[in-house]
Amino acid sequence: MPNTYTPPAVWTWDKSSGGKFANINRPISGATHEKELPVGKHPLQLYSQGTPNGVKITIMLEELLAAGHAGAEYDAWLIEIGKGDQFGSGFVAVNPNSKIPALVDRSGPAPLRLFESGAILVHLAEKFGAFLPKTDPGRAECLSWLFWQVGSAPYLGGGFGHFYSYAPEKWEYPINRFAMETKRQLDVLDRHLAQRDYMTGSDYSIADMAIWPWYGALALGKLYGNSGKFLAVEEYRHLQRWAHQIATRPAVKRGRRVNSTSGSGLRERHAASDFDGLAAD
Ligand SMILES: N[C@@H](CCC(=O)N[C@@H](CS)C(=O)NCC(=O)O)C(=O)O
Repeated sequence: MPNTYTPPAVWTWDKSSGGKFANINRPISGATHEKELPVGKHPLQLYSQGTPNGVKITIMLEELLAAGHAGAEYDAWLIEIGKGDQFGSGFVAVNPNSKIPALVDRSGPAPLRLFESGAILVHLAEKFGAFLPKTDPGRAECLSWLFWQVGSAPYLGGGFGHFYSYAPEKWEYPINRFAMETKRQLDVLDRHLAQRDYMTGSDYSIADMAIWPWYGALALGKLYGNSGKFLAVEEYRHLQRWAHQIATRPAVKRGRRVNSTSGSGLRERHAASDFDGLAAD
């Protein structure tokens, strides 16, 4: 492969580097503009978009409501990351890392901010006593797989997905590197799911809710164009069984639509009735 780039002694920001999202990527953090966040009537205020990381939380909230936890009613506000909403002053005050999802729990004496999808899932699971085993070894297993997801998905999204789908040109080296790692991760899941129904055993948990929007969606051919064929995802039979099983859950179907900017999505969600009359998925 010809080497066309020699790194300079000191990196400088090339604003015209190209690729999808080049317009929102910056080497500095902090707010770019003043903008307060809206606050609705429920104790839980979610600021998010219906990406795989955002959907983890809306699936959890819809599952909690479906399980009868009325206190999980929530307002979901759309943060359009392609338009730079994550750099508004109100959002940065909730998440200094400027990434969705972010949650404000206003049920206590003072508003509690939470960012990072894993932390939000654990907070909700502990608050409602649901979808996280209370004792070991189930709890240890669930948290291990939850952290596995948060640590592994950047290789899938930021690595494979970026170079296969978003980068301005197709480069063999990074696509090979991240396709290999993504297939290794798919094999980890496939072998694990060969022995059990869900990630932590016989019970569905926040580990499944975190992993499904990334690896379940990839297995079902819903991520990055033709990547399902490229990665031969149909070969991971146990992962396929699990991905299809979770996709049929009504709460998962609802959660996937919240804060989605697609035609069949709900840009904002403030009540269960907001789903009524939506176009078919
Ligand atoms: N580790 C974070 C990742 C969150 C993340 O990467 N969010 C993306 C959307 S899926 C985002 O907000 N990107 C906007 C940006 O990078 O400016 C989590 O699990 O919550």
